[in-house]
Amino acid sequence: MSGKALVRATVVAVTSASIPGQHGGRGRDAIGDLTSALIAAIGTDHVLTSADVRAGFETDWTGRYRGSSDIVVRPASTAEVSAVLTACLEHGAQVIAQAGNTGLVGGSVPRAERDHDERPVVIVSMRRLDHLGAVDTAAMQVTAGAGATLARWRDHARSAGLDTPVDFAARDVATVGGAVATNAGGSRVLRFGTMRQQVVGIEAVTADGSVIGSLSGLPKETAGLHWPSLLAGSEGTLAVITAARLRLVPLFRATITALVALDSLPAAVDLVGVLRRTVPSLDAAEIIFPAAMEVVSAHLGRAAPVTAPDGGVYLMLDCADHIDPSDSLAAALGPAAGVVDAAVTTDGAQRDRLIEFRDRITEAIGAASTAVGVPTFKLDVAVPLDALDDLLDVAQGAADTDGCRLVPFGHLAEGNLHLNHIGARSPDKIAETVLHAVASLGGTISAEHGIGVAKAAWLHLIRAPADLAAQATIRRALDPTRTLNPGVLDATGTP
Ligand code: 2HG
Ligand code: ZN
Repeated sequence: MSGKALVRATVVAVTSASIPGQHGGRGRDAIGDLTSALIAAIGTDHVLTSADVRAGFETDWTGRYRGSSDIVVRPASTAEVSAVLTACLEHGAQVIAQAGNTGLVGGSVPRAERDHDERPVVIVSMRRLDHLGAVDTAAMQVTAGAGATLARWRDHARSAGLDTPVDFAARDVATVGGAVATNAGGSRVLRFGTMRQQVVGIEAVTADGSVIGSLSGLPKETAGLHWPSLLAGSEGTLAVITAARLRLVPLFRATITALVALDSLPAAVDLVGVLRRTVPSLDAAEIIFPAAMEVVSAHLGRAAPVTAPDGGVYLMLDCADHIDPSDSLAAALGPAAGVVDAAVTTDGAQRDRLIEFRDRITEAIGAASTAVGVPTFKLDVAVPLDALDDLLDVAQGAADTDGCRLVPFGHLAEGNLHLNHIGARSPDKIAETVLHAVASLGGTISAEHGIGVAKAAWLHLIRAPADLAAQATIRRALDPTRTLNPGVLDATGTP
């Protein structure tokens, strides 16, 4: 599908001073008028107004972030997304795009507090835009609809003898659009980069219904602003992404997975350095701290095949190549300092069982949180590798003060830790302590989940005032009526 072939939406010129329909507020008549306009735009079957149905879209995966909506719409094409946004603009509604809803920072559900303007809130579910184009094996690219899951994108690539460069545990639910919008990462970042680096072309709809971007897939082009660069990581605030032209990578069939127990975090950091320098087939280096291993083992009902000593850590390593990578992995692991034990396998079924100790940690933490009756408090952060030890000390101190259980794991090569707090009593205090430490250690308050609403109040720690002001100017230019995902990525906290 080419951007040029899309229907042109009616463009309604507005400024921030005149939000159409704003005076209509959220009264029954205003919602009724908006509902009629949306039905006229996409038909009655996919305009959902019943409270029970809406409820399924109003809470995020963790259960921590929630808010109320007035209408949920389920468009099936870019033209329908454009028609929906045009109707929302005319009726002064706010728009929250949602697909997999696995983002973990509250960016894809309505805000807990409604806008003081009392504007209607419409959730635009992108799941029906799940088409996958033909794989171009020569260019190593494919076009995917925003609602295609990462698993379908991957299976589609594999059926053509290629693979996807981005993969993570939520693959069956998380979607291409969400992954681009949050610049998601995952386990293969050390080899292929984050989602932003995979986007060769993009198609999106701005708040006034205009369709922007191109899916032509030219890897080289210097012809003005690069929409993929601008929209990747914009978290639904600049435009609603409808499709992306994505890079594919070779499918490596010779794979080996190792779960390595080490005696310390510095030993794990050193080992990853050695592997990155000497084992080009290294595909993943995921760190699992003992607390996380404990939670996932209890959830799976089986012990890990290796045990890290007190103060130690686990590394889940993956290598993938066209020729057997076993020897090069063994050559690097053999002499490595601090390695206590390793379980290594090339067998497909055994690999799957081993990888469960990494892939099912989030699910295990979710179950543990349900048991204590409080949603998990998650902080996705990254610091330079030599600051990881210091960060963990601060995080453990904050968890001890709160009285909650810290369960850390993450992606070691990028210094990216997922600090999960089970049973946290004062999440804001934990965030305050940990995020200040992250910033002073030269890190980032979000490595791959985004800012959402969860971290908006701390964005100033890593972005200078002039930087935030420039970003706000770009946002106002594309969305003068504050229609798209208000409150998200907003350091001022304005909904
Ligand atoms: C992962 O790496 C995801 O599996 C989720 O980023 C992290 O649950 C989390 O904190
Ligand atoms: Zn992650």
